[in-house]
Amino acid sequence: MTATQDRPAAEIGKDRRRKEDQRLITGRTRWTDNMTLPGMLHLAMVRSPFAHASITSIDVDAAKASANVVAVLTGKDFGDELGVCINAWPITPDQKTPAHSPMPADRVAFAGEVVAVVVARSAAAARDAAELVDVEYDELPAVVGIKKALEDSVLAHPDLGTNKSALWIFDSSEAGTGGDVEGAIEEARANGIVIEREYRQQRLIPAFMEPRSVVVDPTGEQITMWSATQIPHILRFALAATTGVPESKIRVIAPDVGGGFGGKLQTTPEEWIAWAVARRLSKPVKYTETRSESLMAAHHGRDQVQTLTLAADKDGKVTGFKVHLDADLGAYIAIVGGGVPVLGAFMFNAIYKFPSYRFECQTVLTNTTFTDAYRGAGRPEATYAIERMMDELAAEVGVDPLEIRERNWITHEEFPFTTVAGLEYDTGNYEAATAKAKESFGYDELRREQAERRQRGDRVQLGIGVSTFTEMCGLAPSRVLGSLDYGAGGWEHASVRMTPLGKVEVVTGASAHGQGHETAFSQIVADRLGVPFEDVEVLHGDTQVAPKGLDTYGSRSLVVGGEALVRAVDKVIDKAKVLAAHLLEASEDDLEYTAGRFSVRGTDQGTTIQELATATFAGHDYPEGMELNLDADATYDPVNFNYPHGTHLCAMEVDTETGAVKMRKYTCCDDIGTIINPLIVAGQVHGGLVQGIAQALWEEAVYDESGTLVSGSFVDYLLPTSADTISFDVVHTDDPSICTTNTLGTKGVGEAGTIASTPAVVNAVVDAVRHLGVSDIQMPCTPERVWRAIHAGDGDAPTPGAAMPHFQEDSLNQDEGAGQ
Ligand code: MCN
Repeated sequence: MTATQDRPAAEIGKDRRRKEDQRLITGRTRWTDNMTLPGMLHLAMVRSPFAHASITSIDVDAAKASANVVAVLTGKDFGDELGVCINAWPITPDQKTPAHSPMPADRVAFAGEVVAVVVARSAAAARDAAELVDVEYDELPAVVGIKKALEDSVLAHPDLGTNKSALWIFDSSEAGTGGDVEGAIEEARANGIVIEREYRQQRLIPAFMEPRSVVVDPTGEQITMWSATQIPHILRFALAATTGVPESKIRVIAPDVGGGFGGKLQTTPEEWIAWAVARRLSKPVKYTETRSESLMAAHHGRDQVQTLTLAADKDGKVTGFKVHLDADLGAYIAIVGGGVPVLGAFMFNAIYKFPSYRFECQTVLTNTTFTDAYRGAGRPEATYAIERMMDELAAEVGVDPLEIRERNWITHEEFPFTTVAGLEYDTGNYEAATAKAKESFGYDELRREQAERRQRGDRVQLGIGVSTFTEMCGLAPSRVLGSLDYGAGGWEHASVRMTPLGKVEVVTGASAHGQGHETAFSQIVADRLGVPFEDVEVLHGDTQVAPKGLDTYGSRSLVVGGEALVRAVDKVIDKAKVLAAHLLEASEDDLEYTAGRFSVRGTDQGTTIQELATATFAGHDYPEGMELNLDADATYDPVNFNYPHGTHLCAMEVDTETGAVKMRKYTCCDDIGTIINPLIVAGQVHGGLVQGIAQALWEEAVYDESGTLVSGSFVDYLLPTSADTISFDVVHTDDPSICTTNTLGTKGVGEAGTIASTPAVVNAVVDAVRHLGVSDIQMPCTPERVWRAIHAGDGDAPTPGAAMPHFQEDSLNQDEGAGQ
């Protein structure tokens, strides 16, 4: 049934510059904050300065009397009208889920929570008046940090009676995917090696370029919401489900969106408040957050303590891996917040053949901003843990870190391979990726230089870090998501429509916010349909234009949304074939389709698909029963996740006197199957790498004991710029392992760099100073932490937290990791 094309791929693999960049970088687009509607009012939020407090009174009189103020509204004013913020992924049936009002009336649970909204004729007037809202609070004890939360002595939500939200467990011996991990550990204690570590995944802030912004227009037949969101379809669903307004009456538009990194995979209190105010006043309203509000109140990422036990035999062959995670969800359980660590559960065994595995995750509630997906979502944390542990094992056995990995990884002949976590990896070639990365990096040479520096006792030492990662992406088979109690599916929808003049309109439910879908998806359609790239227009991000879809996250757009496109294109070709046979007076069996043209085999007779599109418009001559269009829809639900992988190698120089670190070289060889657009892929990898490296070296959201975000601006939260990084060496395997579960053979790439890079960098820093007795440095590896680690054993170093002459006090966070 499917039309076949035997011509060589013309567009796939081409370095096309992104067509969307024309408008994005020349100011010819409309961001949500640029929206202006007649009579539009502006909102400013009044936010709690306390992490935990009862609201005793709110005096809005002075604010109301301010010039140009139209209304000041509190949670009490709205009551149930505000709806609730949803948690779509309760990970266990008994999960403790605090009620999450967008604007609580009586008690706040984190600093930055909204307690009132000012509505004014200008944004400036709204902000000025917000300063005049006088809120009286009765401060309550706040719980900050995972370890404090676990004690349950101070409760984030007293009505829940505990801070422990849910305990989620996977055990290979119960799942039938492997043996008993406790037995493996016991055996290794007697006859092998047991490595125990505690790693801390510090809290991070997604820090997208465009702050969150929302406009709501309630004045038409429909209520229209423009939002700088990653998830217009999920947002529309959530609005309909929580407010009772039918979906047909809600239009959500995500216009061009300036980045998200998972941070805009959220249905936010601010969106709910804007919606409620617009409806209450029957006026269009706009709210755009300031950068400080964004850092404080947009969801954060990571924040886990990982307690790990690895068992191996004396040769370094792993026999069991036990993981206990404690994950800080913050004050509320955000849309998929609880599920993020559960995603990681399937990745701790990474590329390895572990015979036994146990994963436990305890989620906790604290009086801090809620956490949720941040680029990689669960998988960077898992990759960090196992790739750090493999380096520890290599050190213990006394072999090169690459050697220990080779002793444990799945070889390319062994695919498809069912892992101890129960996933079926379809293809992969870890040997090839590692060989190519090694060669491009100059591994042996750098190892030689490292040895020389050690021997000379240089002040600046060299370290080499390895990270051989894989990830499960392309979220995901709906049935699997259902089995994990996730509230939605993982399918994607596409429409392909040929216009009367033979151009192609492509509608996708994947909502790009920087990934370049318009370009890459045009390449897929142009290639498959055989029409010029310039003739393809990709439409997305508006539920009126693209009514069906599940949006962009989890590196799913290409492998799920792209595959839906391929299927829709194939249906269009099949439809066109019927018309071509009729017009050419030939049998369908005698037609061949090449480069957008049907031709009758053995003759020079033929017609292009673009001519056929015009013929359907005219409708003068067509076969009986044919529907007069060349349009088709397809919904695709993948049968498996998608497993990109790669080998990342990093060389770091460490100044042993100051603790300063400097990246010398970074090579990554990712295997992502067929590459649609190498230029886009390079951009995705570069951006991803910088985010992962930033976790290793710079970024950390720090709270003090009272629950105040101390790193509340970019002065304190060290977001890197291009000046902080080096030119990366990005290569791909020559013969990529083609994904077997989509027609294109592609694998996702949007998160690969972030997932792989963090352990590569930390492994390199530790490797540089391992001979000085260091086996761990807590992230971010600031000069202070590196210095302390180097000097911990020599009597020079003050204990963490004590004042030092040339360093500031150590981080204020409550959960300092294990250190060395
Ligand atoms: N691509 C390709 N060939 C491949 C794989 C991907 O040409 N083999 C192209 C795709 O066609 C797409 C891009 O690379 O244009 C990324 O594709 P994919 O891996 O499918 O990821 P998604 O499009 O689903 O994007 C989501 C992913 C995630 S989860 C985060 S977080 C992230 C990221 O992408 N946030 C980003 N990249 C980002 N890039 C920008 N600029 N801004 C963000 O917020």
